[in-house]
Amino acid sequence: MSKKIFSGVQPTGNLHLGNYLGAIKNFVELNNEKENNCIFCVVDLHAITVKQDKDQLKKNIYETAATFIASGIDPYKSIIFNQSKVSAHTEFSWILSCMTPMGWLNRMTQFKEKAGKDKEKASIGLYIYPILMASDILLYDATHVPVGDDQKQHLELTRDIAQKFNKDFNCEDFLKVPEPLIKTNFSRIMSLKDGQKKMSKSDPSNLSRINLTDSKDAIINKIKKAKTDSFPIPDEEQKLKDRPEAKNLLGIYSSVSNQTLGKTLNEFDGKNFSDLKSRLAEILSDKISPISNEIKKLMDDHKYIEDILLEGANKADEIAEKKMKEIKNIIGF
Ligand code: AQP
Repeated sequence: MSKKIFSGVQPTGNLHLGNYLGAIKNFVELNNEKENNCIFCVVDLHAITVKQDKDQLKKNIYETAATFIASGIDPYKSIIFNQSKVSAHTEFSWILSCMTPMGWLNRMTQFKEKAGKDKEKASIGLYIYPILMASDILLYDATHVPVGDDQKQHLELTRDIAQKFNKDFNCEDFLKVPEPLIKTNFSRIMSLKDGQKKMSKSDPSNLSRINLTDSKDAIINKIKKAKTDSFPIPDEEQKLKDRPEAKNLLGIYSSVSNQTLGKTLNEFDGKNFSDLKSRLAEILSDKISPISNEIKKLMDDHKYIEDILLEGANKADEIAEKKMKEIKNIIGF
């Protein structure tokens, strides 16, 4: 059955292995299924929920689009565009904001994590970020949304918002209730320095993540320095319960080699972390280096990326504007 896919990545720099294994790798597989219609968005309006430097933001928008293409998304099959070029996203987001109870947003754990202790100083945009995300998805009647495990709660909120809109305006099935597509095989990649923290673009330590633009030497060095513990690799998953760093490295290995954690444990049972680390560095650089080389090549051709983004925005705008007209009609505007 054909799927309508929508997903986005923020152009906040330092795209990393977590973004790749949790989301982009899945985008490529969905792009490759002939019958799917996919839209992959560089969500620049989401990026400005925290302060951005103008020139850096521009570079990051290009780099995110380049990463999609370098990872294997075909820009002539799937739509690639940046969110700020299609005004329906913000317009619909306002409408959805007017019908989303604050209580629903207050439950969002990502806002609590990102706002930190001083939440009075966090932007309203950061607080209502999940409503903009809902509008991104619902405008395109997406049936499936590939995301990392950390976005699961936002997607549940999107589903609730769609159902509430359909009920409030008595228009059953008008907004499609999307299904999340979350990889079961290790969908949350943790920091290489702290197995309790998500690998993230904004972590001040560059050693905490493998960037998709890292060289082979940088990957080897980061894996060598990744935190582990002093016990040998066990034979069963349960024995990794209180060993987050060990579990993370073994999980990354499993995800990159497309095999279960059980199979990886069989492969390394009783061995030392130095064995795992040297194999992991090898398979990671085999996977990441071609992507990183292609990103660099594409970044030297801004015109090509600009053309892809423009063509994508035109196509996306046509779909979104049609939906906006129907939405306005339903509301009574
Ligand atoms: N560590 C991760 N493991 C698995 N999936 C991840 N994703 C992000 N981090 C991990 C998934 O990548 C997609 C794009 O994420 P995003 O850039 O839109 O936002 P984010 O989740 O806020 O990413 P970061 O790296 O944590 O950025 P900062 O540091 O700026 O907050 C999403 O599908 C996400 O699930």
